[in-house]
Amino acid sequence: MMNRHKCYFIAIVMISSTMTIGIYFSENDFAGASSHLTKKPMTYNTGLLRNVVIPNDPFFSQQWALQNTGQTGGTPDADIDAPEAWDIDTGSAEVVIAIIDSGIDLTHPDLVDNIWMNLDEIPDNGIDDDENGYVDDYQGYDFTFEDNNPYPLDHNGHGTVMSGVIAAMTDNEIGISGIAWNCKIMPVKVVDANWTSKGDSIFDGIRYAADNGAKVICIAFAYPNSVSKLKDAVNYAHEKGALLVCAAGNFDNNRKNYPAAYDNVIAVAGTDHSDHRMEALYDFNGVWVNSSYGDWVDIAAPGENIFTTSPSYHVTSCDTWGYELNYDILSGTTLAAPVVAGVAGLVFSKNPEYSPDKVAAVLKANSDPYDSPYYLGMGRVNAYKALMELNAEPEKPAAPEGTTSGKVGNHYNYTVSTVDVGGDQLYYLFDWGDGNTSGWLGPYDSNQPCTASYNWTEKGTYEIKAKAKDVFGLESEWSDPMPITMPYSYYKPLPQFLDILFQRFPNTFPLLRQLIGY
Ligand SMILES: [Ca+2]
Ligand SMILES: [Ca+2]
Ligand SMILES: [Ca+2]
Ligand SMILES: [Ca+2]
Repeated sequence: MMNRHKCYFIAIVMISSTMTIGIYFSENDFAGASSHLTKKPMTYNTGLLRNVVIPNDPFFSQQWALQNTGQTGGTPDADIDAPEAWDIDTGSAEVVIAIIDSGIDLTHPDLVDNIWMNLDEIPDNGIDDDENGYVDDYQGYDFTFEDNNPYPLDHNGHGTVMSGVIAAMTDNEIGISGIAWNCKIMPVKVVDANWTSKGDSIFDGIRYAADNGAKVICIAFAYPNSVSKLKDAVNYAHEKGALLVCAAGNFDNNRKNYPAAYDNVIAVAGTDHSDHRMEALYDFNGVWVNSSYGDWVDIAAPGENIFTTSPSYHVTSCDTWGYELNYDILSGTTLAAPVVAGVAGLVFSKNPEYSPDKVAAVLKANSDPYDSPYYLGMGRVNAYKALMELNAEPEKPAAPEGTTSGKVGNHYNYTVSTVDVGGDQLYYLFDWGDGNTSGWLGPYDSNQPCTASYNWTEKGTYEIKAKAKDVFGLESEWSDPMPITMPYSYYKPLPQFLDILFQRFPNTFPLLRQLIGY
């Protein structure tokens, strides 16, 4: 049982390009954590028409943020509904989540298989094989050069605790469960063991993550003021299609912190096991660590007493903490931001085509209410609801409408367009009324006109129709018929004959020319 609050408290003072951070741990009571849950992952129906997947990781039963049964004295179901979400998706190895922090324990037994690998880079040959500007960056990069070693190994502890929340190896019968079981974590080390950055390491690290395929970039440090280089790096990554998920801070006030408060970033506040604001006592110093709040915050996530991975060797955090362990229970928005990053990883896994803004909108619109007088964003993140939103049938586009133009007997144009409610791109199909169709044309943006032409070879009246389908393959109704009358049959050899005839006798056959529209 957890009978103490322990906090991973970060406070940053930026002085030029160096930052100072205070990290405080209480005495660790990890030794008391145990579980006997060893069964295989099971899918079963809860009687509420929801299937759940329960992984066999022994500490899963204590991860209230994933499934809250009241096991820590909180409110049952004040959680992200992870077991329900895992019945829909457990994450794709194609989705990379970068952690811009102190690096990661690359050999941690509950992380080792989920560390991103740059397969275009040959390790240890001193050559930048993939020509991305970084030598031997086959497992992310160390931007601090603190020990002449390019490996982004965590010498502080902070990045490793974030990693486990996002993508600890899950259903592997050891340790904890991650949120995105199969997503890959990209270690981008921008601060050293003493939580000091060098030069532009933080800004370069954000750009590196975006340039090397990260769909989600998780950041859990805070600048008290906007920094132009930071803002530029954030906007660069957003432009590249990455979703930035950042900790709001633990400052117990509504003052904006950066990068969380930037427009193109999801700012994450912290909640506890009863969906109240995170207000955790750090008992070592008797300091309260309370989540930042305010109208600049986007979403809330569990951040108090979060069971996660910690380095399996000595790091500077241990100097406060006392000893090395593979796991710990910690509090802070440092833990809340990775919860949202992990859920974003699941959403990207299910729909890799989504833009970062679309994923942010899905997460916010499908959150749960929290119980706090402080504004902590639109709601507390819920993985199941977010994935169910993607499961929902997209609304089909409206039937196309259009205009016609052209010369009967020659090319005749039909221009149609329609609107897709979801704003998805559209394809159009024309039925020319003679048994032929145009095939699917596109894609076109919603409401962008599509023009197609056709020749009818047989005399008669035809009913032309068009329909649209969106990128999910959902088809509209047919348009109203757009009739056309062919006054004569149009044989292929005829135009060649007439062309020759009219070229030879340019001033003759005026009546014939008029009749057939030449
Ligand atoms: Ca639940
Ligand atoms: Ca390289
Ligand atoms: Ca190399
Ligand atoms: Ca595990």
